[in-house]
Amino acid sequence: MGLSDQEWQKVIDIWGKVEPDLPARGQEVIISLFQNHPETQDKFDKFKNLKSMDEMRSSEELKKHGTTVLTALGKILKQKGNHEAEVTPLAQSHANKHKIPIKYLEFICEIIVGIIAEKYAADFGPDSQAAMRKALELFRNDMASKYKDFGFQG
Ligand code: 6CQ
Repeated sequence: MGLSDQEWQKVIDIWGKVEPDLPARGQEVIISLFQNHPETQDKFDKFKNLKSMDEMRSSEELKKHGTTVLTALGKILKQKGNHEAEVTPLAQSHANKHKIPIKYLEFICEIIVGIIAEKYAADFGPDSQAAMRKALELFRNDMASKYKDFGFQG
C-alpha cells in the first residue's frame, strides 16, 4: 500500500503550505479533536480540566502541544514512508505510556485532513486529499503493527 512518487510529492507540497502556520493549525487540531471526541481529552492530564472553548483557546500549553504534534507528523511525512526511526519511539510512548488506541489516531488524522481542506482548499484538491489520506493510513498501519509488537491492543 505504498504511495507513488507523485503522491508523495503532493503530500510534501501541501505540508509546505501548512508548515508556516503550524501553531495555529495545531491548536485547531487539538481543540477539534477534543470537541468531536471528548474521550481523547481524558488522555491528557494537562488538558482534561479545560472545559470551555475559551479555556482551550487561551491555553499556551495547548498551543505548544499543537506545534509538537504537527511538527512530529511533518517529520514523519517527509520520510516518504521510510519512517521507521521516527515511528518506533512514537508507537512505544503512545502504546506503553500514553495508552492511545489506534482509533484515536484515526480521529486525529481525519481532523487533520478536514482542517487542511478547510484552510488550504485551493491547494488541497481531490488528488492531494487522497494522497494525504494514503500517507496517514500508512503511518497508522505502521503504528498499529508496532503496537502489536509491544503487546498493546490499541
Ligand atoms: C500528541 C497528540 C496531541 C498533542 C500532543 C501530542 C494532539 O503530557 C504530555 O506532555 C503529553 C503526552 C502525550 C499524550 C497524552 C503525547 C505526547 N501524546 C499524547 C496523546 Fe501524541 N501524537 C499523536 C500523533 C499522531 C498524528 C503524533 C505525531 C503525536 C506526537 N497523541 C495523543 C493522542 C490522544 C488522543 C493522540 C491521538 C496522539 C497522536 N505525542 C506526544 C506526539 C509527540 C511527539 C509527543 C511527545 C513525545 C512522546 O512520544 O511522548
